[in-house]
Amino acid sequence: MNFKIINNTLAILILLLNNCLGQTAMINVAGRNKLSLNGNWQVIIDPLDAGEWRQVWQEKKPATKSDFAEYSFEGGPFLKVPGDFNSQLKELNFYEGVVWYKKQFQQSKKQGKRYFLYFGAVNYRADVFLNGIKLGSHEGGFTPFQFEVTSLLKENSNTVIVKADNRRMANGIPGYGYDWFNYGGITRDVALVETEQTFISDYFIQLKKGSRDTVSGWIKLDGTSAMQRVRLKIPEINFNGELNTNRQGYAEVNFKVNLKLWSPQHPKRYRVVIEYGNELLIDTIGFRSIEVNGTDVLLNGQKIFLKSVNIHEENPFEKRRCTNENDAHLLLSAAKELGCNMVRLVHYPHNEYTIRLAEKMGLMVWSEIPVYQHINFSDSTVPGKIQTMQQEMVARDRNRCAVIIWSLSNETYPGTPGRNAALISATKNCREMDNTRLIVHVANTQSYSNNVFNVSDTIYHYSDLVAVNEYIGWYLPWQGNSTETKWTTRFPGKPVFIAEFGGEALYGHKIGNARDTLAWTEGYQKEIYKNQIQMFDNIPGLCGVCPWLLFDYRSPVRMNQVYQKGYNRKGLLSESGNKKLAWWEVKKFYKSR
Ligand code: GCB
Repeated sequence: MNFKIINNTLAILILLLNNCLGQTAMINVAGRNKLSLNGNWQVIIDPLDAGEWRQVWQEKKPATKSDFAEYSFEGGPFLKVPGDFNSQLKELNFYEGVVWYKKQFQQSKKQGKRYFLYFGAVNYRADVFLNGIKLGSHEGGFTPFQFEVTSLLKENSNTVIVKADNRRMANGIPGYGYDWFNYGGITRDVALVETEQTFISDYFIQLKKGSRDTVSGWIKLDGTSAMQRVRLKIPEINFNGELNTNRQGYAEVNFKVNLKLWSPQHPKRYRVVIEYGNELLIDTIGFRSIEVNGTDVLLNGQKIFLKSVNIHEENPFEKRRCTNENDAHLLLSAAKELGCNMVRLVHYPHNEYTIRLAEKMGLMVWSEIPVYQHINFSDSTVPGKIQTMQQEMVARDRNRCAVIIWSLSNETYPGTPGRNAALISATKNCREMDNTRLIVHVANTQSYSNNVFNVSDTIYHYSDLVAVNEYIGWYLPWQGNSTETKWTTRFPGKPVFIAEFGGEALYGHKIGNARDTLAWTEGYQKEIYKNQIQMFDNIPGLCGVCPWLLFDYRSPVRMNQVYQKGYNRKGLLSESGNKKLAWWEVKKFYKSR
């Protein structure tokens, strides 16, 4: 009897039975043993989804000389991974559909090791096959996932095939309509990660809620049913602790230390080493406390004004999805130059490079899931998808002290059936996973008349900040002098954060003329900012603001052929990096705070 064959068949049967969803990815992939699968992948573009019934993952080869196959990866184009497909081939510019990707790799399987196929993100849906076998699927364009492939790896050559599908869906998250470019494909890193049989899969090492000297959290091993010993070290402060796990591989962390705390002025981070058996996993972790006290936000116990800016994950110069640390640097250094101490990374979880770099540069981070505007909350699958995205976002980044806010929705509407139940349950779930950060919902259901602005969405009961998107001066005309604008809210005890404000301007368009309106001039945009900044003095409990947004960005819903040409022009910077007049207003304001 050949046990190897039986084992393989069993593994295949289990996979077929499960036809599983991607597992939540292990964290800190950067710190692990791995084979990068980035680089050129062969592709088949499949606008009619024909590859599904042709079963292209089988890679059938003609059996005889007169046989033929109506698909092949050979002879077709290559695309770079990580990278969106839209920006790489002219004919894919506005493409929303299926692209099949293929990559061959070699990995000799080592005795006693386990192997995981890891994807940083695929937008929007991924079906993944290894050596002709379907591993499973993942939905959600901005979070990592993995499949264990230990039993399926072949000695010589292995082939991974991914069906990446960025078609928008009525019950997708986001749904059909959104104001950014739908970059599809394998947009983040791919790797084959090698681990021990039992390995450190996850950990949560941050300051305990409300404390500035107690580190608390846990370490989790995968692959054990016995108690184990793990070690946690922070060499710089001579901390070296031994912990025992329970039978599920879970060890609690709780110890007092004297640490230099992370802040935008001193973004101090420590080398943290976790050891289990032969495994040594290293991370760079910072420690800070974040809390709300009445209408104040406190960082390390001190009141802080959040000087933020909204950022989409697009490289404006190259008109593509950001994929690497250089892209992150381009965006974050512009935010720094503006005088920000925080960035709101909209409207989906950005690349891990960006979060890590923000932390290093001293920028606090607001991270959010794409629960955006018209979500079909009453679809039976939607609340579960929201939960999964929220879990995947928090799981990846909960060791990043820069992240101070998890944002769970943007501009949803109180009357939408099922909204409250889905968002309340996501909030509860998020709080259970991580009680150390602020959890926020952003709303724009407001009234503004007689120069009185009123905020009333009941979702703020579940939000640590009253986070408001308001476009007075653009979508809403001023109802009087901005210095006299009054703000009222049903939540007077909570801090107010202006999560979006601004207006459009085409860089270089300085003076409105008789034919054109004032709109789209730099001067008019600057005026909006001046008035908004004046109004901020009248907002009780204001804890921070966040202009919409840093760079002009691609958005096909922006159809004014004179000024927009497929761009949302609310940037303080043009897509070429030119500073509009409004940039200087914000910079001056941030300098004064
Ligand atoms: C909003 C949305 C943001 C839009 C922006 C705009 O309220 O949250 O995604 O793009 O308005 O430019 O209208």
